[in-house]
Amino acid sequence: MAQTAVGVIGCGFFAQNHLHAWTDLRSKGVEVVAVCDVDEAKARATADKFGVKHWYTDAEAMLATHKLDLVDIITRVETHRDIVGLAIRRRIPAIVQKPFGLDLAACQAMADDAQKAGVFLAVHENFRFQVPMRKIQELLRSGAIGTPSWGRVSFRTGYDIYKGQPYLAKETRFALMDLGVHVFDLARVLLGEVEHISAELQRRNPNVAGEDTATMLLKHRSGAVSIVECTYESRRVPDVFPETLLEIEGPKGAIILKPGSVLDVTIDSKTKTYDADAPVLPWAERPWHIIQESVLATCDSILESLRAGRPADTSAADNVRTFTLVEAAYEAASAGRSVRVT
Ligand code: NAD
Ligand code: 89V
Repeated sequence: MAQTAVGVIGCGFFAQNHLHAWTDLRSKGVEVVAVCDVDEAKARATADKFGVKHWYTDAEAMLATHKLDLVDIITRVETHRDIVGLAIRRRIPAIVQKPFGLDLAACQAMADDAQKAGVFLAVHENFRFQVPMRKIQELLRSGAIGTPSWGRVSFRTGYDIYKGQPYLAKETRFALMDLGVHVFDLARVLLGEVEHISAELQRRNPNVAGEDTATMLLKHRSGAVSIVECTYESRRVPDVFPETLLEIEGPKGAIILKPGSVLDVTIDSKTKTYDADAPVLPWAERPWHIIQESVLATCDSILESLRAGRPADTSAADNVRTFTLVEAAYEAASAGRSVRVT
């Protein structure tokens, strides 16, 4: 019998990566016992592809029928509040994809409900689990460059994201919700919590409904300053999708993550270069392999936290802090001034 029986809700584009990850984690006692999608064809096809015995079109029916240890929710943001609510009411530990909620109030409500009910709730925020990001966090924890005082976190691409995720073109709150959550999460993890923020948003592609470019300036509580930026409308070559580039400076040195996941680490004027590219897992394909490997690492880390009885690194409460930056950036951009982050 499986040590951790998982139910998956949402069998669309990105869920396929989660199902591969849970399949890899069979070696750690995980079994996906049921999948669910409101679209019967997707539920059936996903169950067939991954050898899952049961499929559903109604999440409540799945949760009522199976004794699940964990439910993984990989639906779009507008459904998160209701589906997370179903899991909390049944006291089933849950993971929900980013962006956590439609707005900060929804994120906070889900985090509060989970806390009151004593239910484990994690957000699948995977960028901090990418290979180079894991290495950089280790370097910073070891004090390699001292306490960081300046940084840049940059996700710039012109990749046709709308092909796989056509719904993004219709989002009126777009780049900050889709990419901002990732780059803000990295800024928090690498440089600490944020004191205030200013932001400029642009809609450079006339065929999308929301902003496709966001440029932010952050002052961190430590005194560090960072530039955090994301766009789906860059025409640069090489286009490094889906890599995030980074620069972090501290009193003893600097860490620079360059295209191709090449990591330059300078300590006391001596530079070492590391290949921080992710392995291409048997089920992965370039250029998505970086993200796909991080899905496995994220699922693994959340599973370990659940089993150890501690909150996930990307717990609901932690992700509320990341989402606070998204709301603060929208407010700063619309007010045309810097906003204090509370
Ligand atoms: P998608 O539209 O392809 O898939 C969502 C699926 O959920 C659909 O098949 C839909 O029928 C199903 N669904 C909707 N409501 C449901 C319900 N009540 N019960 C069961 N199934 C339901 O979307 P996607 O591109 O797979 O995105 C899903 C989520 O993953 C989004 O939140 C997106 O932001 C996130 N995502 C994350 C990353 C990342 O790197 N972390 C990358 C891509 C997408
Ligand atoms: O939803 C997302 O996180 C995607 C990305 C390609 C950045 O993973 O859009």
